[in-house]
Amino acid sequence: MNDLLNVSQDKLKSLGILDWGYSEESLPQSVSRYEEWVNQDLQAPLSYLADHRKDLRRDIKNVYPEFQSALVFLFSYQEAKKWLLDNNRHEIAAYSLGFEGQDYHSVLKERLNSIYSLLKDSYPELEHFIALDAQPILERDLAFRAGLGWFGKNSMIIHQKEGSYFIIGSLLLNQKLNLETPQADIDHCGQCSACIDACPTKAIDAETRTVIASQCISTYTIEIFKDAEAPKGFEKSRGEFFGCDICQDVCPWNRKPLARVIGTLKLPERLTFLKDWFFDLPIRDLVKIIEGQTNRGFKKKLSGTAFDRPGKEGWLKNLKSILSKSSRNDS
Ligand code: B12
Ligand code: SF4
Ligand code: SF4
Repeated sequence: MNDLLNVSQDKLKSLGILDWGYSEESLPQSVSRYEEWVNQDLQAPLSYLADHRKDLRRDIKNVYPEFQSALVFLFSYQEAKKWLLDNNRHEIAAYSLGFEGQDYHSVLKERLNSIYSLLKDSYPELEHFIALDAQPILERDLAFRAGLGWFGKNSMIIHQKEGSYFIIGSLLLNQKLNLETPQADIDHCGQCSACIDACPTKAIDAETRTVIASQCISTYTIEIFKDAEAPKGFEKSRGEFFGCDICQDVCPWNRKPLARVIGTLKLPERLTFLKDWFFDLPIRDLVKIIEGQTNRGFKKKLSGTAFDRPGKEGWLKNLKSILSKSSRNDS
């Protein structure tokens, strides 16, 4: 990773950044692939991908009309992943513990704002808009345009040196910066099909490199808030009950970056209950604890973490499907 104008490499590293890229192109290259995906209803049940905001994804200027350039950052959660793998824990997706156990949206917004403040020293007229997950922007395509990686068969953006355990966060800017625009990366998957073979629910469409959302464990465990049947094949998973990293864990491009990671999981004192709940308690006991809480009390307990998204009903759905999966396996 290089320095970014007046922001040093060391500063960027201290913000958990693995690499950054720059693009002046507001038009995504893969919008037709996205539209085809939605036309086949492969986003269902994620309705926000197919509603009135669908067309906004055709051009970043539909979201931020002042757009002149974008700085795209890759925020690591490699340490959390390493800790989870070393401890043979697969129940929760690594990103959820990767930002001190807090919801990455608020943590990364602060980090992006701090970079923006530093850049303002060099560009006093600079204005910005943060793109971080929730906006109708094809963020992987933006990272691709900024030269940060290629679209793996698992649909993740994969960085040649850093793999794919990162969150993409961008500063959309009202000025061009004095930076070179990079070349987009080429495909490095080759003949590999490890992610496709390993996905227990067969959610990856190898031909288009997209995910069939209704079959993905991540959708089922994070995005469905009511009781619902688990996708076919869920019983073959490793016990995932919040998100899923299987198609990244098997990717050869994640081996070297994880081998380089030193350090371990850091959770603030007030959040150590996350580890206790999710790893130390038998699932049956965790179900009982959650059942005994009011919706409000449960929300309050998880508030500020990534885990409050599914709500009490969603969590009970997740945990009970793991219980029925084990009883199926036992019989
Ligand atoms: C909806 C969504 C989901 C849905 C649908 C997943 C999906 N693949 O779309 C669900 C809930 C399943 C999900 C799961 C996860 N997600 Co999600 N998700 C999103 C969200 C909000 C929108 C994605 C979207 O627009 N999908 C539309 C489909 C059509 O896009 P796509 O699958 O990427 O398909 C593209 C490729 O096929 C590409 N393509 C294929 N071949 C080629 C070739 C060329 C040359 C080109 C140019 C393009 C191309 O074109 C398509 C359109 O861009 C983004 C944030 C954002 N605003 O972008 C985060 C995002 C994609 N998610 C992210 C993460 C971390 C995850 C999980 C790892 C979380 C977890 N552990 O559970 C999993 C990974 C599952 C997977 N294999 O994708 C990160 C990905 C970071 C990365 N390294 O790529 C994002 C970018 C959030 C962020 N800001 O960091 N997610
Ligand atoms: S996140 Fe899990 S369920 Fe979804 S595509 Fe990857 S391996 Fe399959
Ligand atoms: S597991 Fe293999 S096919 Fe899948 S994304 Fe990684 S390199 Fe590509």
